[in-house]
Amino acid sequence: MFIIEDGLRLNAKLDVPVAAGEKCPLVVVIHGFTGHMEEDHIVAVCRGMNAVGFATLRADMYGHGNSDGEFRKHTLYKWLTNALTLIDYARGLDFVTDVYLCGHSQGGLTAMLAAGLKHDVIKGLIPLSPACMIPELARKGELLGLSFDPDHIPEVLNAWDRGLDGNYARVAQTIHVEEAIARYDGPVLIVHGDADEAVPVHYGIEAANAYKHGEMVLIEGDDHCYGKHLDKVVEAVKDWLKQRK
Ligand code: FER
Repeated sequence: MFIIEDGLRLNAKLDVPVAAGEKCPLVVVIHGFTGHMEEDHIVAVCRGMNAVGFATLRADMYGHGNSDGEFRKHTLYKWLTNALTLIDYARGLDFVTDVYLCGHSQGGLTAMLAAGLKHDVIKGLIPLSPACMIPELARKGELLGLSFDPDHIPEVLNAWDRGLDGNYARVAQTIHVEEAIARYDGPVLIVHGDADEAVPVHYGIEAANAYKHGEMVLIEGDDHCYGKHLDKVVEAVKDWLKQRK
């Protein structure tokens, strides 16, 4: 199905583990940079959530998967308004009790930012290997393994075989993750592989410590997309959600 945000279509999938007429909580799930909602780790996490009685709403974000928008024109602001649209869509479903938010990597960062904005409606937050260093790297001019002058950002950042508009970096420079963290005092579970090559694990650990009610599950030896122990990631998420029901 498509959820429309100001005329742009977000390709989305809703999975509901209860019978018609019954109610349940729902988790909005957001993929990472260059990712999409059918990635193995996104689907596995959603299935695990469904197995413990939580509905899931996963979506392709602006410029990714089968949603509208161009990859090169995506920014964290666009993803953030996408997240707000998905949260509001979920809140409008009559079977939904509480809304939770989960995201992987850049989607984890987006979830953290959205939870700061909607702290009064997000019941719990699950950043998976959150790329919370993107704003700081953008301010240093070190995104995507590239080096650039942060005060003279190039028109196009060419990396990972794809061009990304320099506006991505300009937007990222304005974002202050610590403010979003301070504004959210609900329960937070961060799951992170300790051999993550894309987002070093210390970023996840620091974020978990910075939250008022943050918990951390380390996945030993695992990489950014949990190529080794995806089952452990799913178990950690299920265990945490089961305690909230
Ligand atoms: C970067 C490192 C990681 C970056 C983005 C990521 C835009 C995001 C990874 C992901 O979402 O999986 O330098 O720059």
